[in-house]
Amino acid sequence: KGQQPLILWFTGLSGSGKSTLAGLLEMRLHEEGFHTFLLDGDNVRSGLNRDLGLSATDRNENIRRIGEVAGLFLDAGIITLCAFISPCRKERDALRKRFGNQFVEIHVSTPIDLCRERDPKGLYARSDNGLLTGMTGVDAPYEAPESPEITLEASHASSEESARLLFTRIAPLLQR
Ligand code: GGZ
Repeated sequence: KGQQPLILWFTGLSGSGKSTLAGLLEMRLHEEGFHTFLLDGDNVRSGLNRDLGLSATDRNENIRRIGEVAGLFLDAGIITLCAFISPCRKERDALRKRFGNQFVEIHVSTPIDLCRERDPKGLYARSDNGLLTGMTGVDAPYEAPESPEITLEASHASSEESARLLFTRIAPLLQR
């Protein structure tokens, strides 16, 4: 099936639902016969980027390398879903500049209060207790996209509903 290779770039706070949504969208793309790959913290920070921490410099290097990998997948004709906080607007805009309309920025704009309520890894709690510094959105910056291709206000819908909505937005971009 002729598919348009794309980089679907999810950005948002920790706990916003990036990985969940990217995972659900990937399943749907698979069902529709598309060839995809999902890059997220779990498969990138444990290997390729295990030398990197969460300083501003390391986060930028994290995003730079992921961009390089996504670029290779693009050459292979694959739809790559990338789910990283990617807090720095400049780094994301550099990817858009490089990959043009093959780069689709998806802002998962879940408000921090909801991310905090979910707190799946207890990071916000640790940050509040002074056990973790440099938490994105608390004492480290998150620069929301100014004109993302797609914004998902996921907080009012289930992940499944949001993923379905997302698919309908992505679908027109998929055919060559
Ligand atoms: C933000 C942190 C922090 C701090 C650990 N700030 O939501 P998670 O848990 O599962 O994913 C986050 C991950 C950082 O991954 P990214 O590669 O997406 O970040 S970036 O794009 O900024 O490079 C979070 C966890 O690590 N984590 N400490 N201080 N998130």
